[in-house]
Amino acid sequence: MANPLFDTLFGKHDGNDAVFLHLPDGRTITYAAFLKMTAQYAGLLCALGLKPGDRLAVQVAKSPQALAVYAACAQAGIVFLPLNTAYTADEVSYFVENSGAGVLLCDPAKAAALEPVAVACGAVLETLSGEDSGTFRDKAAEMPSAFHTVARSGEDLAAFLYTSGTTGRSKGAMLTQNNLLSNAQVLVEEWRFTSEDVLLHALPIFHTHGLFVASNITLLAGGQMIFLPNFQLDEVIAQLPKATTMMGVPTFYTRLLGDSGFTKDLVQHMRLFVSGSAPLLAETHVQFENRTGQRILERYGMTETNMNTSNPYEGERRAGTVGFALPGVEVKITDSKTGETLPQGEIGEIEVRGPNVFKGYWQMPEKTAEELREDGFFITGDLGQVDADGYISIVGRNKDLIISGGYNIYPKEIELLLDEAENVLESAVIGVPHPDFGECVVGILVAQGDTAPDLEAIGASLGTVLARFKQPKRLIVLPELPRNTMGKVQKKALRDQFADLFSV
Ligand code: MLC
Ligand code: AMP
Repeated sequence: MANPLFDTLFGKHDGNDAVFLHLPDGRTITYAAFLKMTAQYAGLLCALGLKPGDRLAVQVAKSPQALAVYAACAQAGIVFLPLNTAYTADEVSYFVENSGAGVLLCDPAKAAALEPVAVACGAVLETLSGEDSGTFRDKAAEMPSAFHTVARSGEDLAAFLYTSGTTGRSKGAMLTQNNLLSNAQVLVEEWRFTSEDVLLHALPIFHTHGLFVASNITLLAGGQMIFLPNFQLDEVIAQLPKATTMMGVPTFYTRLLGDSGFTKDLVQHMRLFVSGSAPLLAETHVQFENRTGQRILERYGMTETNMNTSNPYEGERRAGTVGFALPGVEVKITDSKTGETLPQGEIGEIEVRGPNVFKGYWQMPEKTAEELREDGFFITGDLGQVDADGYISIVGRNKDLIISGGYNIYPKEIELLLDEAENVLESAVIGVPHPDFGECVVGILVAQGDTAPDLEAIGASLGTVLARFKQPKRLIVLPELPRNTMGKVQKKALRDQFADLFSV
């Protein structure tokens, strides 16, 4: 096959007049129209000087156009690098610089803030909005509506997705065409996706869940998506009657359960609800079943690996577990210190191997070697356990990571900023339980000398450099941080102390 990712997901729909996307205003986009837009975008990416293997950094609002940029990268053999729309210019600057992206595509509203970033990194700046305007859109309209797909192999890189690191520096996870394709193929089978499916899509498309899991599966099956710009509770409830399946982070499900309009009748026709990216409380699973009569299917994945495990489509979907290893994926539970496989039932590090596992971190061979073993097993940093029936549960994390509403936040990145703040001696950033986001960020500060830190000023200054979702929902000053005999900060003690901060 000339270009496995493009041909399998997109190219095969050429000339297909069936609907691919439904928009909230009632408009629809057919596969054929989507592919025409894709071809024009692919032509433009080449005209802008991007060659196969080059990176395109993209920070644009979710829209059919934004999805077509992903498809265009696949068609032209360019590495797609999507960025969270909440990132500040400071944050974007790191990704463009680190990846060496040749073009930065952003919303017109952000062009002024990102122009200096593009100039400093030697990248071309183009704009594209969800309302189908911008320099990129205008130039693409002049391009031919057919594009000769660039030949690529399954081992060629398709995307870079950045994940934060324990040192505070984000790492670009390099994903190949095969990583993405193999996972989509397995999931279509496992979750029984067909061209009859209409997926309610309210996730962002700059992360694995909304981009690869939801969109790739729909494309592979030839189904349709109700493509919402984000998760708005009323809109989701209004659209559910038209859908057959939905994917979400646990916050989607707790918000739905908090609304009396979310009833059994509303979702009787639904075939499947999938949850992932963060732990779904067993309590939410049970409440959902009590309300709707349906059991959410929970699965477990990561940026570096796509999906690893899933509860069964047929058979028991067990609350509080993430099911079994997917076909072709090996999962083992190991001793964090020795790497030896532990006996069934013991808690240890989850390691995974398979065609889904990434190729390493961009230009970070040491980081790659720390996490990706020579034999192909990836050390996830999650702690798991397998029960007597083989169901895997995630019982904790061996990495200092907060997952808030499905977004990952690495405390170190925020601590480095807090430590620099005026009248702050040191800081510790922790995740505490939150009724809406599952977990949320809290910053603990110790004052330098006798002057209390100005919490409002610190919050405001974080706001200029950090995406909103990373900013602590609360800053608290303590006389000192709890430490063990080795001098290491005891975050668990802090988490226990503030466990009820947001309880309702
Ligand atoms: C928004 N805010 C958040 C937040 N999202 N704060 C913490 N955590 C979050 N996740 C901020 C807003 O900026 C706002 O700030 C305030 O919190 C309340 O916002 P909101 O309007 O209630 O939030 P909303 O816009 O509705 O977004 C919440 C959400 C969204 C849950 C719908 O975060 C979301 O779509 N999450 C999905 C993330 C995802 O796709 N993860 C997949 C990663 S892939 P203020 O103070 O200005 O009001 C992966 C692999 C795998 O992990 O296995 O799938
Ligand atoms: P990311 O780096 O954004 O891809 O996030 C991956 C992390 O999300 C994993 O390492 C897990 O810690 C977490 N995660 C994903 N799915 C689940 C799940 N179903 N239950 C618990 N944690 C999950």
